[in-house]
Amino acid sequence: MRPIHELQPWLEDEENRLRSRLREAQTLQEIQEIRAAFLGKKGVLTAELKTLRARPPEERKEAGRVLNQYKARWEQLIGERRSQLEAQAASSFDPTLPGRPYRLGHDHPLWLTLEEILDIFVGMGFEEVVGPLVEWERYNFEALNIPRHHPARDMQSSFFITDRMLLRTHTSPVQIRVMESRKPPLRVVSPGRVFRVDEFDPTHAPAFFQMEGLYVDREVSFAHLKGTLVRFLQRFFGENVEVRFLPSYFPFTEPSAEVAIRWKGEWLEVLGCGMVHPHVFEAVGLDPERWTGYAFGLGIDRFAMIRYGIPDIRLFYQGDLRFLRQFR
Ligand code: 2NM
Repeated sequence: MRPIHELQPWLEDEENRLRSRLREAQTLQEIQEIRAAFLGKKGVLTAELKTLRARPPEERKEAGRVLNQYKARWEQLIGERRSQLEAQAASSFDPTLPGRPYRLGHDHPLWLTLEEILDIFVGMGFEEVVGPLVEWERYNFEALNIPRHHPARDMQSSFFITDRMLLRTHTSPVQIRVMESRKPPLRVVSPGRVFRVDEFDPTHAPAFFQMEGLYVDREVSFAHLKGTLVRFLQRFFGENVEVRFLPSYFPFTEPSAEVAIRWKGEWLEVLGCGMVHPHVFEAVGLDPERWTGYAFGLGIDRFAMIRYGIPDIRLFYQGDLRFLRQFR
């Protein structure tokens, strides 16, 4: 036990130690630790208070008074430093500062174009269908009345995986699958990626996006086809767009036509279409005497290039954010 005359000097030393530790403390956690060391259950002052009962009765009152006086002062010193640190912490957060800017992603221009085209057809009662990118030769060519000698069947034009399997060259196989698995009437559009053996140049890419449409019902006529496509082109390019149909050839439609619009004084071909060929109906088990239909196909990339005035298809596939950020 400390002799009573040493109590006051010892408490002064301890208080100096406390003050210097408080000055150095930078966190509320440290304040907690300091309080525990001086005033906590195992603190230095608490230890001294516990010896009070062992003192002679004439010393007890004076020792208790002194110890409690220091105890109160230390509580106050610790409390003051804690308030100071709390005020500092509060002022280091300025809620009026602007936030740190971060970049949001956004849709790719091809995707924006695809969705816009899809919305128009869905609004006219077409249903979106998708299919595999790797197709059987039968779905990609055979069922579409594309004969063996056709240049598209050449190994040089299509990406063959085996002699019977290839990366689809159009989305028409999706429509073959629909005709095989459902009963007419059918009204579907099939957007998606297609592949052709082409070098990149301003108007070609080995992979690009297509959307094809198919309507199968009784007594479907070329007038239905014209009405639907003209309406679609008016919605996409503007109500006053001039549209023209020119005779053309596709193996899977007869008669066939290409469709052009007048855009900035020039006629641009934007669509292929026609009445579904009887051989196609036969290939999927539909009676061509009973069922009629029209089909069409368009390139999403080409629509996007015309709409946005983009001169080079490669810009879509280079991932250059300076280009891509212009579309949102
Ligand atoms: C086109 C042009 C004309 C077409 C035909 C078919 C199917 F499966 F019904 F036979 N699907 N898509 C078609 C017709 C596609 O793209 C320029």
